[in-house]
This record gives sequence, structure tokens and C-alpha cells, in this order.
Amino acid sequence: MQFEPRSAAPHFDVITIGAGFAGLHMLHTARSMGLSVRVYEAADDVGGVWYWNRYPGARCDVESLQYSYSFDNDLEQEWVWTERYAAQPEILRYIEHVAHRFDLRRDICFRSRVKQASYSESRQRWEVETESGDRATCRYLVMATGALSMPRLPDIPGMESFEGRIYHTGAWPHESVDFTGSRVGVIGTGSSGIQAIPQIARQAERLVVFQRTANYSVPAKNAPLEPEAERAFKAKYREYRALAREVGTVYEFSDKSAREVSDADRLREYERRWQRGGVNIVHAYNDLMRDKASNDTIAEFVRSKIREIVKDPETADSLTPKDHPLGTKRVCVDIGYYETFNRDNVALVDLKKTPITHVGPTGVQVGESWHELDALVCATGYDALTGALLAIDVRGRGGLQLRRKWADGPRTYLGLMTAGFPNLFVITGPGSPSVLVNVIVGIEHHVEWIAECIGWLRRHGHTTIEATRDAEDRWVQHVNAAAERTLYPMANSWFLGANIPGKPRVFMPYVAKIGVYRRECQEIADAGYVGFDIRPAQPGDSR
Ligand code: N01
Repeated sequence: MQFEPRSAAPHFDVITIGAGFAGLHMLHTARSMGLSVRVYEAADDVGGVWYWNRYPGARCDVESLQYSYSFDNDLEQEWVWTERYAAQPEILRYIEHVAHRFDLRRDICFRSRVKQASYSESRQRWEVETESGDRATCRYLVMATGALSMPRLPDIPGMESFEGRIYHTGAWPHESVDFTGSRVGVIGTGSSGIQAIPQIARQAERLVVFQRTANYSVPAKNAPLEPEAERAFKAKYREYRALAREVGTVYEFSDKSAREVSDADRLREYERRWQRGGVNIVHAYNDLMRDKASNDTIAEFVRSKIREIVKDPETADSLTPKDHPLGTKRVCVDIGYYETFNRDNVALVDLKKTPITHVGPTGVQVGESWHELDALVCATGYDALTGALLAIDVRGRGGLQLRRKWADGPRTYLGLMTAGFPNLFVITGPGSPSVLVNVIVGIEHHVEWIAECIGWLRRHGHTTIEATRDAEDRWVQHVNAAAERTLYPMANSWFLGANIPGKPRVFMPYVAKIGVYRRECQEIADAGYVGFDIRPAQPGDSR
């Protein structure tokens, strides 16, 4: 099927899909280069995942002072964060502030879900169409669709028959949800479930947590951000930002192996970091993600904490992760998660022992046990990294469908482009560090690289850039080899697509440090975009 644009369809230098952190930064950057830009966004307003994830307890697991844009010195100085880890409403207010401060909304079409994007070889343009039939064309198409933006409901028999309320954490209603006096079931114990469960437990009459895989979680030790601490951090912002560009998120990194210290020293170090809170603990030694024996030491430390906190031994045992090394699924950061299971109104159902049989109109059947429920909260995650991209019918050269090209798993060059799809850029897509780093650091790198690339093409009178198959094949091998040198492939995680039945099992993010990745991308650009096929403008073609 070939897209036939109406002659009236407006033309832009850049169309960006998505108005979250990535799309807004792309819009601002492209606009400051003098390019014409349109952004399509399915939601009513800016924010991306922070617009949708309004579930109780939603907050970031990267510290507020690091989870923000670095591109504008005044912006980072003037914005005041109130907590060590900002909650969703505060992050959304920050994004709205950015949109207002840089007057971004005037180029964004809200309530506009893109259904198709096709490359016209004769016109060397992308032709984009929304579900409501709005059409536009552009030279460069930037997918800022998000790595974790396609919520996934579980395919449990009978879900559709449930007569109570059903929620997904990633598509939470805008009006406040009151669980007072309700019997609530939560399915899923990843980052979202682990944040929501303690909050729901405080409100609900009864909470039943349906856990398939026990996860490692560490305490956030969240607290109000002291103005003095904030001032001190802001005074050194340039230094911290420069470091973040190397390491993703600034933690206390160690140059020691967990094997080279005594048991007592190691335990002391884990305890110190546990008390300090957050993912910092995963960086206590430099080989925790590469050496199983080293990883066992931290995994066992967290297991001992679970046994210490949770009073009922059987519940503690069910909550203890045993089937994957710590960090191979994203480590969760919680506020009182394990303590919640000491409450009288909370029960854990271990689906590893007995899976859910079916959902009925008034509850959930698990083996012989029936759980009567008024509401079901699905914290069941996302079709990660590729879901939102493939939800759009993207067609490249010769009508090649991205869905077909990626049928056996995503293939990209640098995580930024894919062969057969000229001038199509992806922000934080598969093959880039994306979800493994502070995502804003990843986004800023991608936006800068794409902007520099577009500027270079225009200065040199080129019209199209496209990854070659050879370069893409080499990059895919490189990304796979990097993952194989770590423990990551040992877990059935969404990094691998393992949470979606039938999704090809490919380790999607690139595990290199973002500084290493940044230099790889820069060297390729500096050498004249090695591994890309670049074509000149046609006569009479101005943009
Ligand atoms: O989703 P998940 P999430 N029956 O996929 C279970 C980011 N994030 O929304 O592990 C029963 O991690 C599933 O079980 P299993 C962050 O990057 C960040 O929690 O597949 N259970 C799992 O327990 C995070 O990693 C923040 O066996 C089923 C859970 O549902 C990513 O988003 C906050 C099931 C899904 O966990 C995704 O996190 C929130 C079924 N049929 C999210 N299907 C912060 O910044 C799935 N599950 C703090």
C-alpha cells in the first residue's frame, strides 16, 4: 500500500513522533537550527511516560538533580526539586515548565496518534499520517516514541470477564483512584508494582499481590531535598553533567572486584550503600554485572535483608529472588516494599508455586484458591524498546515494512538508524544504551548526534543518509557480543523481549558505558559518517 499525500499536506524539515523528554528536546534543538518542525503526540499534553504513569507511588529511581535536561544552564539552575527522588506530578510539572519556557507547544499536534509513515523514494520525503487522517511530509523523521510506552495487559484467561475495575500502571486514569474499602489485586512486581504496592496497601481494605518472579529491590531512602544540598550540587552541575555523559548516572563507582576484598569489608560496604539508598549499591564493585560469583555476594546480601524485614518465613522465601543474578532485571528502588508484606491486610500469592488459573467476573482463581476482588491493577510492563515503533506502520525504501524487517528482532546501526529507511532516526532505540542509562543522558546524546548529522548533510548539500546493511550487521554483532560478556542474558527480562510471548529473544540495549558509545558514534560522524550511504540533493531540491 503506497501512501498518497494530498497536495495540501504541509511539509516540514523534521517531523518528530512523541512529546516526552526526547521529542521536546528534539523539537527545541531542531528549531534552534532554523529547521521547521512538527511534533505529533497521542496524548492531550506533553510528558510522554510521565503523562501516563500516574499510578500511586510513581516516581523516578534516578535522583532528581540528575534526572533533568542539561542543555540549558539557566533551566537547571532555576528549577527547584523538592525530593531526592521526584514523584510523577513533580516530573510532569518540570516537563510542562520546559514546554512553556521554550514555547514548544505551538509546534505540537496533540491527540494525534501516528498510524503510518512511508518513505517516498521519488520525493525523498517521509509521508506521515495520523489516525484522524492528518497528513504531513518531512525530510527527516525522528521517532521519539519511548522505550517503555506500550503498556501490556497480561493474557490471562478470562481477563475480559472481570466486572470490577481494571487498571494498567502505564495508562493510569487522570482522575484520582480511591481504593478505600476495596479488595485490590496487583499483578506484577517490577519497578511499577513495587512502587504502587505499598501505597495501595495503605488505602485498600485488602491487597493481594500476584507475583510471578521475585525481584531484587533496594530502599530509596527518599527524603526532602535540603536546599543546602541542592545548592552544593548545582554549584558543580557542569562537573556532574560531564561525568554523567561518561557514565550515564553518577554513582560512587569502584575500581575493585568484589572478590578482592574480605567478606567483612564487603558486607560493610553493602550495608553502607543500603543505608544510603538507591541503585548506588549495584556499583559497590566493578564486576558485579560480569562475574557470577561476585554477583552472588550482593544478591545474597539483598536476600538476607528480605529475610530480616519480612516476618513470615514463607512469604519472605517467596519474595526472595533465586532464579536470576541481581541487576539482570532492572533493580527496583522502593519505599517500604518488603515491609508492606508485614501488614495484616496484604497477602502474597506466589505464582511460581501455583499459576493463575483464570480471572472470573469477581476475582482471580489460583489453583484451589479463589481471591474475591473489586479492582485489578496490572503492573505487567511494556512491549519494550520496539513496541511503540512497530505500532506505527513504518515503510521504507521499496515499501519495506519495519515490522517485517524486524520480525526476527530489531536491527539498527548505532541504535540510531536502520538500513532501508533513509532519514529515519530513532531516539533511545534498540542497539543503543537507552534503558540501561539515565534515559535523559541517552536522549540528549541522541538529539545532539541527530542534529549534528542533519546540519552536516545540509552543509554538504546531501539529502539522504541511510545505514548500510554491512555496517548494521557489524553493529548488531557488536551489541550482542557486548551483552554476552555480561550476566544480563541470564534473566528472562524485557531487555530480551522475554515478557512478550512470541517476541524474538534478542538482547536489545547496548551494554557499553555511554561514554564509550558516545565516542563510537562521534568517530563515525567525524570520519564522514562511515557505514552510511549518503546521497546528494537532486537538482532544484532546496530541503
Ligand atoms: O514492568 P516490568 P514495570 N502474569 O516488565 C509481571 C521502568 N520504570 O512497569 O518478571 C503474572 O519490569 C512480570 O513478571 P515476570 C523501568 O525501567 C521505571 O514494572 O515477567 N505476572 C513482572 O513482575 C522498569 O524496569 C520506574 O515473571 C506477569 C511485572 O509483571 C520498566 O519501566 C518506575 C504477567 C512487569 O514488570 C518496566 O517496569 C516504573 C502475567 N501474565 C517503571 N505478565 C522508575 O523510574 C507480566 N507479569 C522508578
